[in-house]
Amino acid sequence: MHLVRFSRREGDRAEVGLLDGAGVRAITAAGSLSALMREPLDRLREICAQTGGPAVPVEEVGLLPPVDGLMEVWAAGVTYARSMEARVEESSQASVYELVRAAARPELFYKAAPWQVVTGGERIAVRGDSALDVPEPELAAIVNCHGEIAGYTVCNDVSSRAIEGENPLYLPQAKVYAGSCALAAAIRPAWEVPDPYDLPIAMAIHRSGQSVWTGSTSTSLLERRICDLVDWLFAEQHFPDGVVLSTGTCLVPGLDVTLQRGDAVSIDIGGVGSLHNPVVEGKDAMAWLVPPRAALPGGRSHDGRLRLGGGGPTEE
Ligand code: DO4
Ligand code: MG
Repeated sequence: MHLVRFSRREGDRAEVGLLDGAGVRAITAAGSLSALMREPLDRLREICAQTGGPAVPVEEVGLLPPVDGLMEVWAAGVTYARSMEARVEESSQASVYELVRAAARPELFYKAAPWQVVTGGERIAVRGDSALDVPEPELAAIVNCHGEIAGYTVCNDVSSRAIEGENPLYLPQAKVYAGSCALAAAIRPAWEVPDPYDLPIAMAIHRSGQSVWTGSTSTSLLERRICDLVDWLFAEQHFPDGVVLSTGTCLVPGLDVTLQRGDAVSIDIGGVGSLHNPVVEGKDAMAWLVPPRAALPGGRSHDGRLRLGGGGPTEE
């Protein structure tokens, strides 16, 4: 079973529901994911257990990114040895990565606001001013406003290695730009993930019908506890609608591989979900994400988006 945001038809309001083999059942006790993320975990579990009623076949609804309201997306870095090795290899300032890997305080960075997040089938982007770019397949925790892990999904922390490699102070530009954050729509509830430290992760980069890079790993190599990452994130800030915390990557292609326009990226995390996105280049190709001014506070469109000049789900 997965928790999802969905709309019944293009233009309809977003709802939250439970997705299983029969389809999607709306959760009538809450109107949004952020409302569910304000509930303690025990209450969320009860709400899910009490959700019944007719299921709508999944093909008949549109699945939306699993973030709304005041939720934010954050990410952790250098939580696997491979991530540190890759940064040391690309960077002019290698020692910061060795230091953060050994430090008690983890690297945590802001990644995206809800309206900037894309989901499966929608475009992700590489920056037009970067020559070395990678997808980063990561297990992401969905954390409620009380700091409890409510579930897990798949994140692609798309990143510019060239920009971060030039100077680590450029990290926000390497990490936060139009099309840099994809989350799988379906959240696997935490109580259905017996061991988040034993999940297989696989990624493939497809180009012209062929896989140009594949890799697989396991969250057993994660060097931090997810609850510790959450504690550091919540140490001195509030997340009134909860937060998505991506836990870092263990799969980084060599310096000879860069993500490019026309590619597609597939990520699978066993027991959690999968994410597939076509790749475009530059912010114009992501302008469909920009919410209209009129839709900002108060009257958001059904998924908080205005599609400027063409929809997102298709390749260019
Ligand atoms: O240190 C830069 C970011 C690292 C990161 O995103 C990761 O390890 O996944
Ligand atoms: Mg990352």
